[in-house]
Amino acid sequence: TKDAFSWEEYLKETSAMPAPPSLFRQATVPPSNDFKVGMKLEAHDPRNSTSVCIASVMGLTGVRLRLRLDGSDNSNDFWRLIDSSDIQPIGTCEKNGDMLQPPLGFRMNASSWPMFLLRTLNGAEMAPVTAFKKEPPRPPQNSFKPGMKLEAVDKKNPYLICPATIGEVRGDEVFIMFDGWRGAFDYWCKYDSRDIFPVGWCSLTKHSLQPPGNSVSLPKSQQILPSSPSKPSRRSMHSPYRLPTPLPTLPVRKGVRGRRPKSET
Ligand code: MLZ
Repeated sequence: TKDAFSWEEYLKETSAMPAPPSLFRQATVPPSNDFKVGMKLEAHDPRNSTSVCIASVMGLTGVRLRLRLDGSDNSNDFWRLIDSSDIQPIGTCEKNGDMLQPPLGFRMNASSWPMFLLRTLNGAEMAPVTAFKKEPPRPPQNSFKPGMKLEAVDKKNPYLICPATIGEVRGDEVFIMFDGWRGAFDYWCKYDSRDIFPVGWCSLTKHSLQPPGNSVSLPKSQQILPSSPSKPSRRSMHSPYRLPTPLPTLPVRKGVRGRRPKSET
């Protein structure tokens, strides 16, 4: 469709370079996703990473799994790559001499956990060992450079992967800036984070890619304060990729931040 996001066009528009795939801790050839909805596995509790819990596959998006910890509520789903070291086949924990833990916020009395676990695993469809893929090695060093484009998980909306730019590099960390969102979703992460991907990853793995927002980022000194600073404007939060009307002319810093509105090119 005419509105579909195209990296090729976008890179031209922003005269930016994609970060080379070798800089990421991601498989060069994405593995196949052999999981199925309903399968159970072991997962580290995202809210309490030292404990290993039972999780169920709630959905599949590309090579990511939408997971829910058994005994937890439905508002704490999380997403993991099928080659993540945070997930493992059922039985791994016991083999290592550890015990499966109730999730943080277990919805029943703690004393009912052993019976709950027994019932949960009884007759469950366990994800086969072959569905778990080895985590790729971490690149030897942080070679990201400011201005490089990539695809990154929006941590505030972790089902989304969005176009982003490296804003800063400091030691083994990188600052991820989401294109067109005025910094509201930006974060620092390690260069070997499993939440960042090379340009083209989503299309390769058949994951949806959110188009850039349409808010233009300005240098701090030139920023116009929104009328209600605590609430981002509706436009900045719900943005179709193409605006129906042209944006007001703003001094856009070409290259690193944001995108130039089509109408001005
Ligand atoms: N609910 C929001 C999602 C914004 C996602 C931004 N990602 C960088 C929206 O209004 O679309």
